[in-house]
Amino acid sequence: MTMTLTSTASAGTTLRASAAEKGRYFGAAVATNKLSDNTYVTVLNREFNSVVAENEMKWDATESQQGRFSYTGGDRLVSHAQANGMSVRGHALLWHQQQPGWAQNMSGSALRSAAINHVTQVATHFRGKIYAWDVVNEAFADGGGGGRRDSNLQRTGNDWIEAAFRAARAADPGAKLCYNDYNTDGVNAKSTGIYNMVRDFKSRGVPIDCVGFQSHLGTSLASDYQANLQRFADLGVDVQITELDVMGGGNQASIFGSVTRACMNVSRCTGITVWGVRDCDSWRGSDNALLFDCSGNKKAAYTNVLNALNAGPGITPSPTTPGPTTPAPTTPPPTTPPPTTPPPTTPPPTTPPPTTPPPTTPPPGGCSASVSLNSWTGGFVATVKVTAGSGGTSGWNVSVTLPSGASVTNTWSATASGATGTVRFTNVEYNGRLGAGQVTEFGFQGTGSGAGLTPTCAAS
Ligand code: 9MR
Repeated sequence: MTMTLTSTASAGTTLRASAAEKGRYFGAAVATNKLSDNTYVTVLNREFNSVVAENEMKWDATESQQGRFSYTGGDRLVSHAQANGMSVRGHALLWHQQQPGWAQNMSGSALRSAAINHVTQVATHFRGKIYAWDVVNEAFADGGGGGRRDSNLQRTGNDWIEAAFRAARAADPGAKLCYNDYNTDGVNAKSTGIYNMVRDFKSRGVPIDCVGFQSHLGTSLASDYQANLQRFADLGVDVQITELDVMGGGNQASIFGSVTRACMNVSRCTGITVWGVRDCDSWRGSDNALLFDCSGNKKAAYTNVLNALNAGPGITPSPTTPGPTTPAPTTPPPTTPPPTTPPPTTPPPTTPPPTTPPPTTPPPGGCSASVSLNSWTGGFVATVKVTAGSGGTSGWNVSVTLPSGASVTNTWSATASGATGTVRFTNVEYNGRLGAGQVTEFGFQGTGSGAGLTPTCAAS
């Protein structure tokens, strides 16, 4: 466990600034057809530093015909995020709902192959652009049994979930890989079934990094909500609140505040996503379940969330991935028609994560930076951790000199100047101001080799 609690003095005035000060993100589900609505975009860009596609990255949207992939909506959202200093959650690679008709009609090894091909293709397309993927969504049954939900995917064999996680890791070694579900908002039979799966995956080296708790909530919150998050964190995975919305009315503001406090109190709770921006954007119709009214005004629930973010302890997030080197997938080779773009033939990353512990005292003056690298033949994803020195920073830049032949193709949470040779990365608007010892992360993807990168950090 490399996460530590830190404390910071200043209070953010937007959800994104406040969350970022605490080493976390605050996100919203976005319907890309609303990106032309001025009120919507104004609130989105001001308050959120993470987005997830409400529907555009789902199976029916990305592969409506088998082997024909379309990424229009997802790409649009990623561009919006990159232009506005936001990270992106990917939702969802495999789910029993919103399958295209052709997949709904498949079964057995043909479906398994098609599903794994889908994971590989979509995660490859978005490689380097996704902070965390919901690799598998809602695979556990409701009710008392704590077992898997019946579905066409489940009937391909109980190992379909781990096969999906392995395929996702091979396709995008830099993304955190999450299991995501609802009705898991406390210690109950369903959350315990998932807990047992995660414990099993960790013990066998199946690459899982995080668990998403959707948190579509009613008029009360389980008293063990935080304890449930903590027991998952104690298994060695991050936890994230992924689809938060709460029934409008009397308890709404207080429940939003309690959920936020619970996340802040769990050092591995890395962020919160609300499932929409304004009440009228919500899938919950007239529940008025979100933080902004239909005109974009802040509700009481907003104030409670902001106050809870500002009052909570900060964290130093652990480096992105990877877990132990995992065995090769046991999935049979696909029998589906060849995809329109070839799946990657690259092996899983061979570079071990850095073993250097985080500094226990802030470095004097300035700032320092360290790199964690995921490499494959021909490319790499670098996650750079910036630690402020004793004076804090009002801005920073990190320079790295790439080996010859290497170049930067994509950057998140920083702005790159140059792509080859010595490349300088400068903070974006929301992560430049760091308190003494506080940490933030940015990342970049490159082609060629990223071996031996030695970052130097300068504070301003
Ligand atoms: O909000 C989404 C709505 O627009 C879609 O019609 C619906 C389709 O099933 O999915 C909604 O989002 C769901 C999410 O993908 C998974 N968890 C439950 C969410 C609310 O139904």
